[in-house]
Amino acid sequence: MLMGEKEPQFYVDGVRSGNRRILAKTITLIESAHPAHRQLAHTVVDELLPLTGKAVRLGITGVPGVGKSTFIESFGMMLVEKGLKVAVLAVDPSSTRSGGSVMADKTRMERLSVAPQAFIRPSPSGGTLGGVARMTRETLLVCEAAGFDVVIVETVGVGQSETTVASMVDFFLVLMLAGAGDELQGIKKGVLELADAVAINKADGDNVEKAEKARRSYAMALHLLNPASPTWSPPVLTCSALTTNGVDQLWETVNDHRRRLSATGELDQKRRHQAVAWMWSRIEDGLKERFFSNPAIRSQLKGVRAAVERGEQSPTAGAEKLLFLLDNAR
Ligand SMILES: Nc1nc2c(ncn2[C@@H]2O[C@H](COP(=O)(O)OP(=O)(O)OP(=O)(O)O)[C@@H](O)[C@H]2O)c(=O)[nH]1
Ligand SMILES: [Mg+2]
Repeated sequence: MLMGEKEPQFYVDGVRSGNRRILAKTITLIESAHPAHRQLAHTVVDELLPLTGKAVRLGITGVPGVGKSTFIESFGMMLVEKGLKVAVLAVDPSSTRSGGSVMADKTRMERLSVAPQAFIRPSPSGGTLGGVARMTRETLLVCEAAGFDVVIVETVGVGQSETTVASMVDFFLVLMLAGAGDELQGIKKGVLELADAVAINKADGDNVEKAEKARRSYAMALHLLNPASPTWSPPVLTCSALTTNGVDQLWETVNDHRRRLSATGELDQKRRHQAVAWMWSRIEDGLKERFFSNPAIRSQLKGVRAAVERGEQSPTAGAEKLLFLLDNAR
């Protein structure tokens, strides 16, 4: 790849002018593990930063099969038809997603994936959630700088990925399915606390009544939680990604949320907090990276670990010994 040979200005100008090919190259640069590429990517993202902040940042989660891809197709096409530019990103650190699933996603997003106003980028593959999150956050900013009006970040409900996505968006939508009466079972703890809205999907055909019943149970459950914002109580709606029924209402909900939280200054505050939290999480990741790649630590880690395991050294003393090596790293 010739990327490293290009100047930052090549990427900055290309992204700024909305050039798709250069946007894709910039994201590839962000996803590169090569130190020189990472340095270049930092420069590019920093230079693009003044152009960011205008997009609606929307997170979507839900268990596999809930209809996320189908929903994003319907929702995204609705936005495109309103004249908006839409970028779709994904956070999937499990990397269990084979090429086949990405293909399946493309067929689920048949119209959106070929719409000139839309840009779909699959999850960066491999790596830790922290690494995938860093890449997605930077990609989100770059898409904003490229002029996208709405950036959708999708994640499948596994591990900590919902919390991660919620920490990078303005509005977090949780898609649910109507169950067989006991809707509230099997919900991952905490996911409702992250929601700015819950939508019961597949409210079509025979399922309409069941969906409405589920909607009421979830509304009751949400009512018992303390809302994260004094100006917003997360609503529970029903929709059908397939028939697009209720999908426009969700867009109205997102806009309503935006209007209210902008008026009180909460939206700005949320983004400022997210930026600082992101810096802290990068510091934590960076420290860990430095720790585990330090040659002196690498040579002693096994021995110290064994000594602690055998009870010959206290855990505290073992940790201090290794951390001391980091202090003296040159
Ligand atoms: N009846 C009905 N079926 C739907 C609806 N939305 C999605 N489906 C179907 O549900 C299945 C799963 O939909 P996907 O959009 O692939 O679900 P997903 O959440 O993206 O799934 P993963 O990518 O595996 O996490 C597909 O067969 C869809 O056609 C809906 O609103 N109504
Ligand atoms: Mg999908």
